[in-house]
Amino acid sequence: MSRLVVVSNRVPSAKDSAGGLAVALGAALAERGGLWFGWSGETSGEREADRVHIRTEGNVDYALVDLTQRDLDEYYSGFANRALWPLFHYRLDLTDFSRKDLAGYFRVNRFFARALAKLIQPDDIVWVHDYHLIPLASELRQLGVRNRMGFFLHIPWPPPDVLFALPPHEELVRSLASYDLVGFQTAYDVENFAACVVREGMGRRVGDQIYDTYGRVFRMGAFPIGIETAAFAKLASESGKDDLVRRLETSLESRKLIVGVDRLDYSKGIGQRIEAFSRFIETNPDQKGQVVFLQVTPKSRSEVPEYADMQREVAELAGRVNGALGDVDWTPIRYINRTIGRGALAGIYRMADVGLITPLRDGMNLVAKEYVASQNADDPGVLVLSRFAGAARELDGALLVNPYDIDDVANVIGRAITMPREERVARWRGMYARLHRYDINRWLETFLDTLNKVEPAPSVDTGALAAAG
Ligand code: GDG
Repeated sequence: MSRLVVVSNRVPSAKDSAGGLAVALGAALAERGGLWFGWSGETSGEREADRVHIRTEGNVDYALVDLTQRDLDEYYSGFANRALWPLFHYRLDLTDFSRKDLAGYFRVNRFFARALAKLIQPDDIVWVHDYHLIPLASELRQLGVRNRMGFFLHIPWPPPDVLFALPPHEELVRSLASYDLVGFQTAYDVENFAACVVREGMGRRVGDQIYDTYGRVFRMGAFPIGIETAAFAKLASESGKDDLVRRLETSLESRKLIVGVDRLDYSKGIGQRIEAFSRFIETNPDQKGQVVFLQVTPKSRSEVPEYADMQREVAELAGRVNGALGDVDWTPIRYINRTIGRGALAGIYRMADVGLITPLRDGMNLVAKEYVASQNADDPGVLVLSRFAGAARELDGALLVNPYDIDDVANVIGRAITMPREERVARWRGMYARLHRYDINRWLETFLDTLNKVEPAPSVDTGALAAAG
């Protein structure tokens, strides 16, 4: 088995409460031996040689790289999170493109490639994650790296007319062609990407999910990410003793619980969800005092202005709804702005009668899967899920909603909260079976097996691949 090299913007540290992806990738690295390369989360001075730190744990090396403040502003907070993230989530209105940030994005990818190229061995298989690192393979190829390289995009790939609004769209597609395998979350993303390639004449289809783009042949495919299903189910079933879970249960008295869990991000539709819950109560006054909506929302990317704005807007909205609808003995919305432990989270999912997960656009949405995995098989809750989450393609027992349609979501909340047990069990069973079968380990094996089978391109025309700028 080849050594595995994983590259992601952030490398999880030992003190992070490890999510499923970190656990699964960590296990694959430990099994095969390997290297995890990425940003350390720190900023430091200009000298490149001083910015690469390597530590070894067992048979895994961790190469952590510091960025300068300017790198961070242009690459991370700039092009990745103010241009690519909103645009790939169809938010042209929030996309803030600048050539300075774009140059910083390519500069950091080039710096990563220089540092990584020194650590790659000839038989290594390289797996790059997410939108921060689209140009990495192209930069590595220009340095003469010939290894098999795969890329997985965790967020959606937009349709041509959205992508083409981004001035450097062609460079992005050209960069992706330097990988041997490009993986997306769903078949819709694959379709969108293929349409972008063909529509602008950047390449042509030469086989089943195989494209020739700028003279380089590569494969693409859908690899829907999973969760640690069995581990999550166990965590949930053992969560009854958790202090936070017990306090929540006591405080609910016998009210029903609706839960939403999301990083604070405009793609998650938290504002529209609060509006829908409010509409549900307004149109069902008998539900006053009978139901509580708990929204758990750790802050994220606070240094990006759009996130700071939204933090304020959501807090104000929750406050306004509570002021208008609440009573001396009932607060309809409980809004929590911090991270809670994984065990407690699993317990909250299990306690909730409804999982209300309504992103405006989401690559997959792992919360939806975690909610299903956490349910009690004899008395499961109901998943209300946005049709615009990748997870909606798989979770066919969910009640699908259009998150922009506040009346629709409000009605469906009513249907979910009153659904008879038999229907809940029937809907849940199939979803759980699927999540159990296609868990995070299956995802990882499928991606790596496919990458292993791809014929690597025999030679690379570095002239044609040179990224502009
Ligand atoms: C990106 C894509 C894709 C959240 N709050 C707490 C907490 N979380 C955990 C959840 C879940 C994770 O964070 C969030 O994952 P999502 O998939 O929902 O969303 P993104 O962060 O936007 O992830 C997404 C994903 O990548 C994977 O490919 O599904 O579409 O946008 O695991 O549980 N965990 C804890 N406390 C919290 O308060 N412990």
